Amino acid sequence: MAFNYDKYLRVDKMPTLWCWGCGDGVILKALIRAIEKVGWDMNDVCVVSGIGCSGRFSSYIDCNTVHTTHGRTIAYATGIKLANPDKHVICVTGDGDGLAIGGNHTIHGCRRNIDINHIVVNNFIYGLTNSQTSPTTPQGMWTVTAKRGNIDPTFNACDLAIGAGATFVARESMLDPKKLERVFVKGLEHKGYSFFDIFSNCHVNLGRKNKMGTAMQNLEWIDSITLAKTKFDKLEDEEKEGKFPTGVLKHDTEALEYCESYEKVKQAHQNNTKVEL
Ligand SMILES: Cc1ncc(C[n+]2csc(CCOP(=O)(O)OP(=O)(O)O)c2C)c(N)n1
Repeated sequence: MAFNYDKYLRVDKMPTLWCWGCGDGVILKALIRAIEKVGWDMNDVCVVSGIGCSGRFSSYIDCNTVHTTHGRTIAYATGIKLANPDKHVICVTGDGDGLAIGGNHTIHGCRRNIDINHIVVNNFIYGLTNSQTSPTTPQGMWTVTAKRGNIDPTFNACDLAIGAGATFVARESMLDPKKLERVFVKGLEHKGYSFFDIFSNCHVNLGRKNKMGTAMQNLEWIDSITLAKTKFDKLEDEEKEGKFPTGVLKHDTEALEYCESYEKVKQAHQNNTKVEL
């Protein structure tokens, strides 16, 4: 039987504002299927998003939602999770939202290992505001703020999250919706900071001026820069240049989760003792 997406969507908001062929819808649908797989009641789920095309996730999914300010999703989500540790919090940011203006929040969310699921919809550009350079824009590409080609080295978001202490880190692209669903299931089930770097296409604002102006051309480019971690690990160092491993890159189930540590702070206050971690 066909999957009933309408059960999880604000159908009155359809059709979406996303451009024709945008990958964000594929990611939203995979997330919805993953939520159904893990069996969460939508009344217990809160989706927090920032501003950007990716920010529309909180408009379309039908659960508790907060459409917050650009770059501040993790701060909002941290408060929501600490006040409701038994609820499920999913943050959706763009690469600009979560890695540029909100980069600091992302680092400290990872460091604290708070049980938040952070999906970076990584389309390598500021999509909503029409093509400004983002931290993941590849070097050499045209953007409105780098009309002669971007000179900034490209951020590897997963390396950043691993370095900062996130306990579940994965990368996939919207090219394989089934894989995407599976990785979401694993991350949602993980207790701790789950960081997902999900490649999406923006053939309109990234592709048009970079010789991949159709969705298919943009997808072919994403395909050319991604490969499974098992294959990536076998490459020589110079072959790894410009390529991104996909799959689960880190999964640590031992580290203490932040709401649990915070509970100990509350107990220490009540007992007038020092916190024991
Ligand atoms: C504090 C603040 N600065 C800047 C903006 C303008 N702005 C809105 S969305 C955006 C960038 C969107 O890019 P990204 O986060 O990568 O998301 P995408 O649209 O590509 O999904 C910017 C700069 C804003 N709304 N608020």
